[in-house]
Amino acid sequence: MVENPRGQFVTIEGCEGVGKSTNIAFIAESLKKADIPYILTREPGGTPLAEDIRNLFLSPRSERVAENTELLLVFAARAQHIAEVIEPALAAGTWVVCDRFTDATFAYQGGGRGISAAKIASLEQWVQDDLRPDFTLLLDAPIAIGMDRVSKRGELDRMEREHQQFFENVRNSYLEMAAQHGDRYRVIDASQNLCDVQKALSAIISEMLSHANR
Ligand code: Z5A
Repeated sequence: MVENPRGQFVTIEGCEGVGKSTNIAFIAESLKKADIPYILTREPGGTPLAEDIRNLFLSPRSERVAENTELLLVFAARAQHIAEVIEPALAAGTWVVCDRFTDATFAYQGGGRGISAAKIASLEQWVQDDLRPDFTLLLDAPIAIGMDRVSKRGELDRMEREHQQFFENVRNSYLEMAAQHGDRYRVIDASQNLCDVQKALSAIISEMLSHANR
């Protein structure tokens, strides 16, 4: 019996309001048209337990959340997500399109909170073994643009209450990772109108499809 090739692991990253949810729907449509089996999922979250951890993680609270607590919460959710959803899907030949993954930890807990990259990398290795994204699509836009796009939403969650400099540090951290891991990163200018963003995305999706067919 011929085994399915392993699915591709595609992660979507970027700061708040850059259009991750909007464009994940576009990626899903393109994969469907190409007859590729896929699932959409997100972090923190993606399983009932991991979604409970997400709620703990994002709920505003009066108690200060220690940096290491925040870090361990995202990795606890990730461990569950990998074991129950991501690994079984990839092994079955299904593509996994994930709204944020460990690069968000390097950007937010690393760039934003100041936790060392070495500490995050040691948890990454421990929780993920060899699992790394095949492609990471970074939607990048100035912080003010993303903030403006989501400004009409209701109450802010715990992370959205952070200050401007925190988000600038997160963005810089993403751009540094993109420069460092050019093999898997593709950066899209998310400040363009949606039509141009999706034109750029289409070219990247074609590249991912031809890579998977090799
Ligand atoms: N977090 C962390 O700290 N560490 C970790 O390891 C992980 C996560 C995994 C999860 O939030 C939070 O957890 C996040 C990081 C942290 N905290 N923050 N802040 P999330 O990922 O669930 O939510 P988010 O980042 O806040 O995403 P979002 O606000 O939902 O934004 P989005 O999905 O990128 O954008 P959107 O909803 O697709 O678009 C926003 C609006 O803009 C919408 O009205 C669109 O119609 C519009 N839009 C989109 N694109 C365009 C263009 N090109 N032009 C004009 N308008 C547009």
